[in-house]
Amino acid sequence: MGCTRREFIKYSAAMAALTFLGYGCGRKEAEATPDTWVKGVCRFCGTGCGVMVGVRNGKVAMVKGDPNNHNKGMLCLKGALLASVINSPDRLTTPLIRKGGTLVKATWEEALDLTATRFKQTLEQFGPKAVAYYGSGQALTEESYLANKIFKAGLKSNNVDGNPRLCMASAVGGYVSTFGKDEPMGSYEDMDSANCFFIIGSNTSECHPILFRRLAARKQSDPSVKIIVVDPRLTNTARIADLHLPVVPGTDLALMNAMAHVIFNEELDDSKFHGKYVSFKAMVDGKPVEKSLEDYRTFLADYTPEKAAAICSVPAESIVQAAKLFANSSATMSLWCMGLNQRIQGVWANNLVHNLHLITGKICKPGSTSFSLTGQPNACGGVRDTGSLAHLLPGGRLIANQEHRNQMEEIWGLPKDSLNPAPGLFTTAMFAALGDTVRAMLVLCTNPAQSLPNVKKYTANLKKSTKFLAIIEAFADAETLKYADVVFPAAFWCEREGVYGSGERRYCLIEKAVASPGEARPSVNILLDLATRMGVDPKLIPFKNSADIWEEWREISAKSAYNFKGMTRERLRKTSGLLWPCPTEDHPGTKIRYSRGDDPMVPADHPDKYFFYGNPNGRANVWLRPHKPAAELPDAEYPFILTTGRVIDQWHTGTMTNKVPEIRKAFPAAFVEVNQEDAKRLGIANGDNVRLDTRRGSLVLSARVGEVCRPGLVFAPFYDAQKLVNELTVDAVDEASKQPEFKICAVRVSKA
Ligand SMILES: Nc1nc2c(c(=O)[nH]1)N[C@H]1C(S)=C(S)[C@@H](COP(=O)(O)OP(=O)(O)OC[C@H]3O[C@@H](n4cnc5c(=O)[nH]c(N)nc54)[C@H](O)[C@@H]3O)O[C@H]1N2
Ligand SMILES: Nc1nc2c(c(=O)[nH]1)N[C@H]1C(S)=C(S)[C@@H](COP(=O)(O)OP(=O)(O)OC[C@H]3O[C@@H](n4cnc5c(=O)[nH]c(N)nc54)[C@H](O)[C@@H]3O)O[C@H]1N2
Ligand code: SF4
Ligand SMILES: [Mo]
Repeated sequence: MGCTRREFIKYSAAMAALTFLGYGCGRKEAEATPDTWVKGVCRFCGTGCGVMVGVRNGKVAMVKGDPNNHNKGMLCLKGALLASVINSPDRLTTPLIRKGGTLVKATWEEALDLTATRFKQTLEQFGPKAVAYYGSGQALTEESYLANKIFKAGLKSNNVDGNPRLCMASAVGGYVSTFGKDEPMGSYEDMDSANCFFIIGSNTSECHPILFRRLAARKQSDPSVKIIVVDPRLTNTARIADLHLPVVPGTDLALMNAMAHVIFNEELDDSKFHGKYVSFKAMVDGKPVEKSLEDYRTFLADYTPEKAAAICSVPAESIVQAAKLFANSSATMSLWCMGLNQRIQGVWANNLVHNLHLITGKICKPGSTSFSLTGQPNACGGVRDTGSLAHLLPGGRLIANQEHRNQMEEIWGLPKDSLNPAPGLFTTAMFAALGDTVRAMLVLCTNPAQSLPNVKKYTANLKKSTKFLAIIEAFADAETLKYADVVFPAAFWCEREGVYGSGERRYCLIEKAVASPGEARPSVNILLDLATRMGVDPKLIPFKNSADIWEEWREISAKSAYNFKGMTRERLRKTSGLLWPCPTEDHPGTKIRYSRGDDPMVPADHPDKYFFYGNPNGRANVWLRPHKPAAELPDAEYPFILTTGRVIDQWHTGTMTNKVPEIRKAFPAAFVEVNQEDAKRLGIANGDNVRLDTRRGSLVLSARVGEVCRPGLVFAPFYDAQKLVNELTVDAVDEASKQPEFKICAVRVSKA
């Protein structure tokens, strides 16, 4: 182990101390003993912990973990303290309309009419390309499905995108280009049998605390379990690693190609597996071309450990060791998140993780899996599966594919060839066009004025008088309110019913536990009212509530490989979630996809054990992907790398977690982590004000000096609306996924 047993317990328990069995969150429990408990899912991360919501006198009194869900009753602090968030006095309780520059209270009639009128006028004057929907991996599945259908089928606009573009788009691109279908093949249960964890670009301990606890428990129970962490920062995740590779940001492709190189050289590959189940591919002149194993080995010859070591700035021996640990273990599970996805080589980096599993045959077996960690609680179920992105249609279909469009036209009862064939605008393109070719936008459950990259560029457009912006929001202090023309107050979390689909393909029902404050309403009803007023064909939206929408969506799913027809509302009410595929009402759900006997989509009489049915030849693709540098590299003027991300207790733009006094106290203002050697050289002491300058903006943050960042790197979180870190970041995007490179830009660091 890289740390002592005592340290291991300290670092893994640092998280465990924040987890609760039951509801011991130190509040006045006797006073708050609930009358009833209602089942749901935590509002925050993609771990998707099951919760029990304790209700007393019609209010959420406390929250505890659901013992029947995968989290076995445990929650981290964010989940456990959700009562403070939902009961916050900062909730929006009436619609607001901007009049003379300020948002003033309005009636629902006024707000709905104004918004519908502006959308209708825009459609008449400029056509469907001028309207847009910007959604969220935190909206309910029913909300995302409905908004997607209203815009794509009703208004014929494919300008439907959302914050998963900032988050999971590269993971989607990776799964689809390798396996032909999105979403991981494994489940969280794989953690209990993995013997090696390859964690790359994920600060699991802070961002998926309950999963981190599960893997730490696995290691504690069996010291032969190895953990490799690839992260330029010595995070709490890295502290329990046996092997930490603090690579220079943006160099993971060189590292993983070198690992593959070592695996072949040491004959640690599984030729029986890759000989049967893998195709080798490369892009040549923009087209995928079939390659041979020999071609792949020739390609890898360029990535010796020594050469990769020079690029990544880690010892060559560490790369060799990582490859051997990966390939020699009886079961290897890879976990990654934004450290790979938020990069201009995001899709390629995802491909290379899959490659390592495919060449070693460590895939689709218990504990052996290539498992992308999902950020938001419903990015998978709500946005990826429903196809609520600008290039997608439901169930893994593509807008650009005529057959797929025709399938959806038939399913939705539309005339053949009536769906708009042109993919819509992806997130940054959509905001870049705002006020110009995009004139009316609806935003649901996301706070782009704080979370977009290079944000000043986009807020300039948000300010334009040629745009109309309506937002559906729960909190009065979200940054995007500053730019909204109309604000609709949304029912939050368990104030309405609906489904969340977490990172392991688990669909869970959040049941309604309490009423919403004031006049706040479920977003589904707001969307339905708006659609009706915009003149959307009533036959397309025959829904009264979210359960009706679920019924339609469940039926549709049977016509795709994302089949969850067996998940009736009734079944979801009774269970703590089910994993798709789940085609029939007696199907128990699927823990391992693509494996005969496990995945119902693989015919029982299929001749081979594994069948990658997403690809026409039934094989998974191993891609030849070269290392390429980040979009903006440090230079003499901006000599440091700035990376951005998260801290354990704050959620994204802070609108929710800042409502919790305990959290506000622990993480008051954004800060910047500086390496101790760099700090010494620059005369910066802990707590000093540090000035960060990039080509896009400047910010002064208080310094946290230490060993977390590798030399030459600084880190800042983006939760603080008073310190908009995104004014500094670049908005270069991955060519394929269009996901921005939040993780890397060049910065000058000086004492303020
Ligand atoms: N507490 C908390 N938890 C959350 C969230 C939250 O806001 N707060 N948000 C949720 C969401 S939506 C998401 S997307 C996830 C994000 O979860 P993570 O991706 O785990 O979190 P980040 O802090 O964005 O970045 C992860 C790590 O990537 C590393 N990194 C940066 N550049 C590179 C690189 O080039 N290579 C490698 N290998 N690593 C690199 C950073 O040092 C950082 O430790 O968290 C989810 N969970
Ligand atoms: N610098 C930097 N920027 C990043 C990232 C990074 O790593 N670095 N990560 C990116 C990633 S991965 C993500 S996912 C995004 C997240 O970025 P955002 O989605 O913009 O961040 P959130 O704070 O989660 O925004 C959710 C909004 O919805 C509101 N809300 C909460 N519940 C409800 C509800 O039930 N209904 C409605 N209608 N509204 C509700 C909240 O008050 C909040 O304003 O940030 C991206 N931006
Ligand atoms: S790990 Fe994620 S889902 Fe679980 S309680 Fe914490 S924030 Fe919620
Ligand atoms: Mo995310």
